[in-house]
Amino acid sequence: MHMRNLLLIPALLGFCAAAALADTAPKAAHANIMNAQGMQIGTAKLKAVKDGVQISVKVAGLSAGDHGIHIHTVGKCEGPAFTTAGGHFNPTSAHHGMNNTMDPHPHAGDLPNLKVAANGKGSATVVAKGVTLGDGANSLFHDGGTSLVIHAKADDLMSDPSGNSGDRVACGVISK
Ligand SMILES: [Cu+2]
Repeated sequence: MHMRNLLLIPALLGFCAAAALADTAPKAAHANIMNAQGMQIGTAKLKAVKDGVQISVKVAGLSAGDHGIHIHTVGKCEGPAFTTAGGHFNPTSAHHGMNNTMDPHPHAGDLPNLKVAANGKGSATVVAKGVTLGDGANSLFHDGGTSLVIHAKADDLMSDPSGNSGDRVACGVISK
């Protein structure tokens, strides 16, 4: 082997180590969604996608109609009121709702309403843009974690701070 090639080996090893480090961010996450009585009523599956995190939610046992659903800023779901989950995840100090007339908006944790059918079941797959499973201020695994919260009423998608979506009826800690 030529000297030149021998010198290349440590450089290649260094490159591989750096790639391995950059790859430690979780690619997927999940949340077990509990109601106010502490019963599990659904699940959420999260995965890293190009422009954010894709969230697939599946729930049962809710009232029919549209329900506000958001990523909240603390990964703590203590029923029955789930106030421990804090406000909406909002690392950019934005206004609430995709239809808010004030900039910047929306919250990183804002999501479209979840439609629940007459049989109490609802499911949706949405992409939360501007959040990540990796590092940084917009990480769903920032200090203290985050949670997924479902509200009693529809989110009007414009009123600060939470779209008049009413009580919190279900909550799941976003977990690795
Ligand atoms: Cu909420």
